[in-house]
Amino acid sequence: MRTQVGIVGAGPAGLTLARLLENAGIESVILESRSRAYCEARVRAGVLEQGTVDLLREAGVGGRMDAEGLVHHGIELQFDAERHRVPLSDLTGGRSIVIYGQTEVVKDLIAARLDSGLPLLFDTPAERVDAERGIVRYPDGELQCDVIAGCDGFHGCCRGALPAGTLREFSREYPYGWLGILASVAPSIDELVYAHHQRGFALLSLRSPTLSRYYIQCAPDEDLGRWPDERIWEELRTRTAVDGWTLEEGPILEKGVTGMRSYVCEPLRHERLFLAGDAAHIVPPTGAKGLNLAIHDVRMLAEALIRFYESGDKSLMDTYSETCLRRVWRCEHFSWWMTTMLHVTPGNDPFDLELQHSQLRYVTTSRAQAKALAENYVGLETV
Ligand code: RFL
Ligand code: PHB
Repeated sequence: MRTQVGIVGAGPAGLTLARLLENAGIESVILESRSRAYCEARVRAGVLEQGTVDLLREAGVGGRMDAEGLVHHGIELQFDAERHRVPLSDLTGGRSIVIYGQTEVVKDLIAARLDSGLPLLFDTPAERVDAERGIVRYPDGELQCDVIAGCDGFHGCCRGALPAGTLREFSREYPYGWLGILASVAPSIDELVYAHHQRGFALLSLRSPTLSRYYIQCAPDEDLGRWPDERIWEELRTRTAVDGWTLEEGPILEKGVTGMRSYVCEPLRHERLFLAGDAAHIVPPTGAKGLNLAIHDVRMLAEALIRFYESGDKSLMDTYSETCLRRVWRCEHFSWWMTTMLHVTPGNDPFDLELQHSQLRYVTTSRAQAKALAENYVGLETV
């Protein structure tokens, strides 16, 4: 098989790239190791930055997001059993976020791809990638491409095709994880609540007017068997308690534990291979940045490839890595900062707790500090 752009991975990065290329008349083939049902069921991100929303809309895949997504203009930071609103839109000249699940984004993109009748091969894992020759091997054959987009997530195979000698890796593991639930109950909050508590962080989020998405800080290797539903609700109630407010409970539809890490590899390109999204970088989820960064990478990659196919000009391909890494490192910093401000380090070091309180008081009383948080949270226009 031969194509212009071979895309490995049908997550948000690979599917969005394919759509942007299709709109510009550039051919692509997507290889995805899992089934369609699996890709459409993975519960993950929920917060779309303004720039992500604009891009999906311009790409012609924003119809359902516009109808069903929930526009939010603020978030709340909770500490010492009090909530403090960060008015995102007031602080950013009217920008906002949209609550619309990653599962829904992925479903919309898959539907659009299949409607266009373009190749999206499920249950087809890439096994080996040759970055110099532009070849992707999979069990039944090989795909010959001008360019390979490695959009195969953190555990994919593309990153391994970068030569070890030129690769630099940066990483940090955190001594905690998140236990997340999806519950069939109307959210008890109007805006997301990020709660600092001495028993650990908690996050109240949502997916729709009837679906709540809640998280509690836990050990990175937490055993879900030790968390019957009642214990989860009890812990959520304790960590998010404020006077005069009740957390409504409902049937838990899904439970999972996620470890947390920060990771960046540099450069994002070798010869014909370009990495995008989680294949190249990971952020802890506290800043809600992972999906948005993945979309930003492929926006840059699409622009570079469109320029190349229109005029033979490779300059944007040559600067792709550097351009993306500027935003990647800004988001790495913001995600690390949100994470370390809000999570309790095992052992409850009193020095750490005082620093966190001081920072939380500062962010919720200084307009300049709140503005910095808001700008990063809704997504910086330029980095
Ligand atoms: P994905 O989504 O991991 O997709 C990669 C795809 O590649 C496939 N694959 C292969 N295909 C072919 N051959 C191979 N050898 C392959 N190996 C793998 C995989 O099956 C998969 O389909 O990466 P992508 O596209 O870069 O997207 C990144 C996002 O998924 C990720 O950053 C976010 O989910 C992170 N994240 C959040 N991001 C946000 O922007 N806002 C949030 O609110 C947010 N919350 C979260 C999150 C991630 C979480 N978890 C579970 C890690 C909350 C959580 C709990
Ligand atoms: C989510 O709704 O899944 C979510 C929201 C905000 C985050 C992370 C995850 O920071």
